[in-house]
Formats: sequence, structure tokens, C-alpha cells
Amino acid sequence: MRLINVAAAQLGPIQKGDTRDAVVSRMLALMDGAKSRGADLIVYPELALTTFFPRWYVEETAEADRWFEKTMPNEATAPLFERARSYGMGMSFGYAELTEDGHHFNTSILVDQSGTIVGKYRKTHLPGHAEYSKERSFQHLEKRYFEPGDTGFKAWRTMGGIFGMCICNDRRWPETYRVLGLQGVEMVLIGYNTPAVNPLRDAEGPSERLFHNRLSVQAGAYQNSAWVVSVAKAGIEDGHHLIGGSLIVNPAGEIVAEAKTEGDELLVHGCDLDDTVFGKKTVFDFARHRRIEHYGLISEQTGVIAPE
Ligand code: ING
Repeated sequence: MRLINVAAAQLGPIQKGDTRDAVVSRMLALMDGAKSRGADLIVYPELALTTFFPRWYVEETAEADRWFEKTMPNEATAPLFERARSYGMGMSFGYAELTEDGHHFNTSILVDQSGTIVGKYRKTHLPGHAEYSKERSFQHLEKRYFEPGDTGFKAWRTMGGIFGMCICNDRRWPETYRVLGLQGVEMVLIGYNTPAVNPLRDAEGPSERLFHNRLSVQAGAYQNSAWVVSVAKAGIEDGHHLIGGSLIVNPAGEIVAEAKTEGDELLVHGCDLDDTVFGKKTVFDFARHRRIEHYGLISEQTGVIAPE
């Protein structure tokens, strides 16, 4: 048995006017709760330090740099690293990264129980658009403010297992989980900020969004025999509704914990990483069953080419 007690630390809304210090205080309160419940690892959402700023259009993208972190850890986040280390707790959270050479990424990090950053991931699949969109009731400008990630999907040996990360829209793409699965991933850590409605399709409201949220994560977990911990920033941010629905899913694809609110909420579950072994040795023994000679289109072709 390789048990790791995991805390999914869902954050409620972060308003445009909220300071990073106020947010970090909320994150520390969740970390204290996780410690009291015996957690060895805490997982926070995508862009955990700020409001979901890609909903706001600015002409000069440099004006959006205020939402980015130039170093990590930094003054605002140092208390998180210090307390996690003092608790012997691993940690993952997402933030907007501005690199020294001026690149902008939607990033998440994995910090081990000694407080060392052992992994960094930069979001691959950027949804939305780059220019102001008149037909939308709200903007989703990730393609304006971020570059596609340059890390790819990596897995790291740490905390007694093999861990990987992805961010939000990545969880909707099966390629994400399979590339991690081909590295033997045993637990995938995900953060997300998902609008509760589709600005281009009225029929797609919170219940369908929550259904797709579960579907994507349960499929990824089952099809790669891995635990998936997927954590929301939720609630109403300056009038804009984000879904909750944070989940912990086991390697059989079953939901073992799910958030009930759209606020700051902690889910804690004892995850046995050995529960991943049966699936990896039977139905999803990739070496025994996959036929890569037939999968070429998946990496050779980007879009659809339909038959004549
Ligand atoms: N948010 C959303 C997500 O992928 C989205 C955007 C919602 C795309 C629903 C497609 C359908 O969960 C982010 N931040 O990627």
C-alpha cells in the first residue's frame, strides 16, 4: 500500500480587487484544515492567486502583466511554501507566469514535502480567442494573454509515486492523459477555472458544464488507470459565474469525493497509489495491447481531414 492523503483545496471566487495577500490567507486556512485532516499533499486551482483575468479585455497586453508572477516563490507566496514545508505537505497550485525573457504562460507547479519545486507545467491547450469578441457575453482571452506551454506533459517521481499535472482545458483532451499514462503516471493534479455558461450556446449551462467536467476527468483516470485530483476556482467573480465540482477520481474512474459548494472547500481522501497497478497490468497494459501502427494521425495531423 502506498497511501497518500490528498487535499483538494477548492477556492471560491477571487474578485478583481482582491489582493494576493488576501487570497494567500485563504489558501493558508485551507492548508491548516488539510493538516488537521492528515493531508500529505494539497492541490489548489488554476490561476489560484488572482481573479480569472482572461475574461477582461485590455488593448495593451502589458497592462495585464499585473496579474503575472515574475518569480516563484515570491513575497506573496513565500508563506505558502514555508507553511507547507513546516507541515511536511506537498503542494500544487496554478499561477500566471512571466518569465525573465518576457514569455507569458498559464503555469502550475508541484512542490514536494521539503518545499522544493520538483515540477513545472505550462498549459498546452489554450481555449478561447485572442481578439475582443463582440458575439460573446463575456470574453475568454487566454490566447491573448498566454503562449501555448513549452513543457509538454511530464511526469515526476516524488512523494512515493509518479505524478503529473495539467491545467483546465487540458483535461478535456484525451491526449493529455495518455502522454502522462505512457510515463506511468499514478496521480494527475489539475486546477481549473471553468465558466458556468457557454457564451455562444445558451443551452450549455452549469449542469452540462459540470457533466463534462466529471466525464473528462473520470475518462482520463479510467483509461490510464490513474488517480485524478481536479480542483476548481468557483463562484461569482465580479458577476461572472465559475463552476465548482472539484473532484477526486480513483483509477477505476469512480468519483470518491466531490465538492458541494462554490466556495473555499476542502476534500480529503486517502489515495492508495497501488490501486493503479491492476489496471496498468490488465486492461490498460499499454505494452501488451496498444497498436501504435494505427495511431499515426493523432500526432501527425492537427485538424480534421474528412474522406472525399
Ligand atoms: N476554462 C474552460 C475549460 O476548459 C472551456 C474553458 C469551458 C472550454 C468549456 C470549453 C468548454 O474548462 C479554461 N480556463 O480553460
